[in-house]
Amino acid sequence: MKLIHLSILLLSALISVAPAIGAPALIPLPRSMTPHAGEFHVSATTVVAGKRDAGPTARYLAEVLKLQRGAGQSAIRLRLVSKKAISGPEAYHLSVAPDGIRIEASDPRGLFYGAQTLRQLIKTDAAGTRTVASVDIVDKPRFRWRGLLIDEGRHFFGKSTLLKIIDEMAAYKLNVLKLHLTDYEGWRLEIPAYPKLTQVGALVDGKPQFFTEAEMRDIVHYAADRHIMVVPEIEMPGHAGAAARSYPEFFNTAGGAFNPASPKTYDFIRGVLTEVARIFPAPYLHFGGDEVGEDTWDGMADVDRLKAEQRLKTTNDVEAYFGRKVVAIIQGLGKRPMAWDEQVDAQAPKSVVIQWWRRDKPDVLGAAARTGYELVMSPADKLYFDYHQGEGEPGAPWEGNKGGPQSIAKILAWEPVPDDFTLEQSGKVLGIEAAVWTEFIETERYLEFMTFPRLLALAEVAWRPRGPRDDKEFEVRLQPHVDALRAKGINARRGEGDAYE
Ligand code: TNX
Repeated sequence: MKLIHLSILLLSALISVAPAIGAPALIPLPRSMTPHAGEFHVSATTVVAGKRDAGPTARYLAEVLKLQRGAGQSAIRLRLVSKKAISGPEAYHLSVAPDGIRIEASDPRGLFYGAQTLRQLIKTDAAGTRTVASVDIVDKPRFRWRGLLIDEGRHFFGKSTLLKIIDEMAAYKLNVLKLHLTDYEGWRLEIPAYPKLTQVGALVDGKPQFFTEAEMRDIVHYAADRHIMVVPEIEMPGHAGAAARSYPEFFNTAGGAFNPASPKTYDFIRGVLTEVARIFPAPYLHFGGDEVGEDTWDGMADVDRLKAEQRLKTTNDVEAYFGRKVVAIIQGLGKRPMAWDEQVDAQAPKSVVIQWWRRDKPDVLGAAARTGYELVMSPADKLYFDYHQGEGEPGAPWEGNKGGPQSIAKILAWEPVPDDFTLEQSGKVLGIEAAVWTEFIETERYLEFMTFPRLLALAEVAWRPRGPRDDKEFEVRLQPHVDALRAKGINARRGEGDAYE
């Protein structure tokens, strides 16, 4: 028995990045994990201790584990240490021993991620007894942008759905929630200065569906408590049909894209974005900028005049003109503009963070890298969670989905930073973001089915160092998480061929 134990220890020490035999099913897998003999018992007298800046995380952990805070014999101790001891704002050390548990980090974010790892390490038996096997973990993320986009524009899900998703994002160490708040189908954020945006633009079967300003502040606050930044996306010049129905005076005759030639358009945009910037403390503001058709502004006398005046030849030039104006507005509000990769074609200023999605345009990605944009990677054939997850399973019927199902194996096999990026270009990749587009997702249960458990594979790729990643090994680790999500009432896909009832 002793011998077996020793050899397991040796083996796990040797291959500390690979999960040890009998190791807990952690997702994402930490950088290094060294198991020891013995275990910690979580008892009724176990307390969570953490002073000053460690206080909020201690409070959070005590709440989720249903433990008291304070000092005691049996304790989970959270402590902030110097940057010299632990470098990186999201890094942490977690040590579990029979006589106590310690989480250390140099920033509250690190403590929070240590707490999340601890939650996953706790084993509860049939009698409700909780134990944690002794282990030392040293961990930190690969990317600083670990994001998920939820499209509230096409179908509206509202606050309670988002709070549930935020809890799970936090559990798996994701830290950016992008909200696609406006599109053709609906405008989902109350803007008091322009009430028709929601009175008209948010109507679904005659009833308005949108976030009030107070609700959105609650969501932002709830997310911030979990170290998640909420980044708003307000689409322009296209994907703006709901705004066009509300205020047609700022749009082209076709009603889909802003009129780039009128100064009033920019006053309107400035008015809207000023309110958006007040509600969301995040330093980024996404203005969309994608999928403007060649004929968008055809036949508009205003635009023809603008073209002559400004010497703009093509639709792309007009888009670039519009983009520069909007970028200046966003920067004037003290925010970093962010946009889809069409803005690379439109030669957006270098200060714009580019979100790459057109996987069939690696040349655009290359051009973006050479220009020196900061990048967030969201290739549509890996990270668009509206596509089906396995053969014959439900999903959006987009024709562009030539790459087959967007399975967990495919997500894990993906390397976010292209091989031909220089070191400097690699450093500009902030991270990755999956997108749950909802043209075909109408219910919360279906939204959950499409999001879980792919979100866990996203977290694995976002957190762990560069691959390779073994999808068979991941599937084994994944199973207890799927069970736990389902036990909580989240409609996670069970596995290959799940038809979703
Ligand atoms: C492309 S991503 C879009 C979205 C759609 C999505 C569907 C992007 C910039 N545009 O508007 O919802 O595909 O998969």
